[in-house]
Amino acid sequence: MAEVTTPPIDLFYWPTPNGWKITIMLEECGLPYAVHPVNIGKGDQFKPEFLSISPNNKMPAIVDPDGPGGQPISVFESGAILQYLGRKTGKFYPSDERGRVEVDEWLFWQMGGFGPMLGQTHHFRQYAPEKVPYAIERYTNETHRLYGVLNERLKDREFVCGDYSIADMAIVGWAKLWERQGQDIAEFPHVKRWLDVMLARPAVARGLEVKVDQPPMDLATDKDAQKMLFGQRARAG
Ligand SMILES: N[C@@H](CCC(=O)N[C@@H](CS)C(=O)NCC(=O)O)C(=O)O
Repeated sequence: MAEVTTPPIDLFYWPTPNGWKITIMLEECGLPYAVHPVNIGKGDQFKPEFLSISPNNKMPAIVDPDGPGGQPISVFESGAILQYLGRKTGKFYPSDERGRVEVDEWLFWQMGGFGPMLGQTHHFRQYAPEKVPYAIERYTNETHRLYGVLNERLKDREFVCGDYSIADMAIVGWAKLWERQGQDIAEFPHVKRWLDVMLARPAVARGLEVKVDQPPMDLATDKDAQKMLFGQRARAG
């Protein structure tokens, strides 16, 4: 019998917490994938071919050549990609409605809070050219609040929704940077225990290690990258 080969999923990627969500899921599912670097410090996210699959000019995005009906499909927004891959594989995303609602709640909690807020914390603590005490305090406090919510949730669960799921994958890349966010993980022992378990998973470790064959970008010092990323306004139509 002829061997059925799965065509690789094209992953448009840069090594950041949002990109890692997808490398982790692809590694966990054992799906073949081809990495296409999107150098966000150099403006690759504005190339027309990238915008045609990711109109918000942000990575990650994927193109699955074997989408619904065997036809290609593109997906942008990391949460939507995780849900798509969960539905496609039947893995790490429950199919029963109660289980799925719970995972959706925590996935959206990450997408709407424990991502955007922590991103602002990184920005004002490390990247902003001027130190703005009000902004640093506001976002560091909000980050602290969010770690408190996660800690409480993990008090009596091994993973965020009981069983390991895409919600855990969405959170881990952000949570491993707690120091950079001005947090003390010792204050959140359940998060620390969960983080240790997560980082010890071979697929998580592989996902976090996916590199691009381009020089690393240091947003704290790279003025060109700062200009590319921090002053954006609506693009001319
Ligand atoms: N909500 C988006 C956020 C993705 C995101 O913020 N990507 C950043 C890197 S972490 C990016 O591509 N930035 C490029 C830009 O802002 O021009 C998702 O989760 O996919």
